Amino acid sequence: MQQTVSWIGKAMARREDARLLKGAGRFVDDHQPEGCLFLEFLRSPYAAGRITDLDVSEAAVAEGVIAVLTAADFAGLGQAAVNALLPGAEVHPLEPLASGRVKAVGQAIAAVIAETREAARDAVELIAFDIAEEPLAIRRVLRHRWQSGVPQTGREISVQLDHALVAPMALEPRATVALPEGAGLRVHLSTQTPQRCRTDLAAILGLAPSAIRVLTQDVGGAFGGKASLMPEDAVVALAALRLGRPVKWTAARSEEFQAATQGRGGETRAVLTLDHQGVPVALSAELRFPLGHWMPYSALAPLRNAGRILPGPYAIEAVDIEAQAHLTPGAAVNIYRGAGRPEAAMLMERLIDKAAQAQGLDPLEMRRRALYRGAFPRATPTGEAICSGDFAALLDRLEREADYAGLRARQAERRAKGAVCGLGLALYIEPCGQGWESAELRLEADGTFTALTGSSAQGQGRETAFAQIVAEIMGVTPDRVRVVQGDTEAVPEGIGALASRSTAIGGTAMARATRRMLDQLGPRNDWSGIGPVSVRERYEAPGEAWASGAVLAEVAICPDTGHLTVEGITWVDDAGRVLNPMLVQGQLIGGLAQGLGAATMERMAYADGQLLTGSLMDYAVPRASDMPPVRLISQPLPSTANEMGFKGVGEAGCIGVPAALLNAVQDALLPFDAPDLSLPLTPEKLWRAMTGLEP
Ligand code: SMO
Repeated sequence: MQQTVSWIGKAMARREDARLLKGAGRFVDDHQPEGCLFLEFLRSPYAAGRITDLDVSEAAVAEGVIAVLTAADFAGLGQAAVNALLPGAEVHPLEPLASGRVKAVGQAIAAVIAETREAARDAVELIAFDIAEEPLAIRRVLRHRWQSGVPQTGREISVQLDHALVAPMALEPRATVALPEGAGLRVHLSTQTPQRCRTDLAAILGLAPSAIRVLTQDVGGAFGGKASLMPEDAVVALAALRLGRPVKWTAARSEEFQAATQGRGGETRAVLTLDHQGVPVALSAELRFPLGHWMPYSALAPLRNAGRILPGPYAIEAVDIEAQAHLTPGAAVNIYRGAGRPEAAMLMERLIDKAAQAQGLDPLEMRRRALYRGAFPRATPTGEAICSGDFAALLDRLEREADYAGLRARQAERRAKGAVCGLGLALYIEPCGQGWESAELRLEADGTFTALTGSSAQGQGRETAFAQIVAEIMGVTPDRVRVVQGDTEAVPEGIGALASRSTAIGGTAMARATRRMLDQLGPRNDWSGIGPVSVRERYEAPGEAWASGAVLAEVAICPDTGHLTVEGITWVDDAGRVLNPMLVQGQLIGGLAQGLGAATMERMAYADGQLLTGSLMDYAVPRASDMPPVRLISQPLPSTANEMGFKGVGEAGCIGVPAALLNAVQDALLPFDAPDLSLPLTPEKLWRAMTGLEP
């Protein structure tokens, strides 16, 4: 009979790591097909202008050059899709190469394909072009309003908060290798969405989706930055198709700064109305998000997420939230770890802190009064349904585990001695993806299982986690399960890995396929010799799984230099039923590092459309030494949105942590009567706040 060992919930070591730690991972740039050509881009040095001359004749005859592509080569071809997530959105899909006008610095204008990378780079310098500069323009493409409940009058608390643009900064830059195969193409991509990329490439090139095989093996980080087909991918694919030879492009880090997608950048304002007992009852807000100069598939997701989750875990019933998205003269802005949730959490958590301050209440007590404590699913005033959660319990646990009262007492003592120190609280909710995902389970003749999933992998430990699901249900050890993902030939249908959806939706799909096979074959000890059996599942999630959590940040600011020290993070997280606690911890800590970066140092800066932060000399990312002491406390409550009870966890660190950090910094600066600060909280900004200078 079945073993009773439980694999779900076990902190199994990642089976990926032996390969990755030994340098045996296989990334796109590791592919070096026989006869491969190299592609390099000419990129615009101007943020806006009309291309009045483009002469590639000298480049085309340079030594080693095989071809030069321009926008003319894409004339009559098709377009990539943009997900018009909100009604009335005007969409502006990718242009593989600038046609007629340039709209941002770094936009690709032409591509040189040569026998070597060096020859391609040299020939890019031989392209002659003239651009008549034009004024920078901003264009609104979407206005959306969430409005419900009866507007209230009462004491009003307002906050204004701007987010810097940030770089997703995967360790592995983007890369594309395309090889002619039959009448179509094989394309190696470093992507989160292999099937989406296949569909978009097919549309652009005028091929049937089945003529393109997208392969994604190891991906060195993505964070939303690899969730859409990129212009460069289309150019490489067209080059391979036209030339009948393999073509490769690997982004230099500087190209990633110029032309990869960015995140955040929103300008947000909100007003919270308190009733006569000081409890928040109504919320109005304005969210203005930049899109850059074109729209990747999920470009509107951050704005939609920010609006729909803005009331957070609070019992607010009246909302009036206006959201606007604008095309701006810079790199495309897309989803980035959190994708609108960080902006929402931070705005709301600042409002709650300021509401506390206005009433002379402790921020924790203020939250206690304002939290939603009713039944679940919770119908929110923005039209969402939160599956499960116990926000008050998260806050109680955080208060206890962090010894909140003790910390406040110590803060008062330190302040009395001249220290600038603060405590910041934040609660957050994390909706974890909508829609469907595919799974297929195959029983092989030797009694092992092959689990094929549309949830692709970028370092999350998918091969380990999904093997645990199958092992648990079939009563085998996980080493009997091989997980396959990231190949559109093996897995033709799938969404990929984004929006913290993989375990909740893809994992449930896999569990369902596995259960159906078990029902079909009956439980047994030995699965060998049965003959190949395959079960496919396309699981459509009935609603979203909503993770939540509560974070406390302790900070100190050097009064002389503004240097910020994060002295500790205590974090109670409800990630639903935990599949593998070690993987969850890795996700939470990784998200925390990126949240810390966005809160304290990261900023993509443009001046008059020119990129000022074009390298890691100018763009700060957190190092290991910047990581604070962290205490993670797991307080899981299973989701009711899927029968496995799973919720998501990938983005939580970017949602709750920055909000808690900002509150802690503003708390530290209370004696200085500092204004609302915006991100990132650089030493200069904090020093100015302490010296009473303009921020
Ligand atoms: S920002 Mo995520 O990859 O949805």
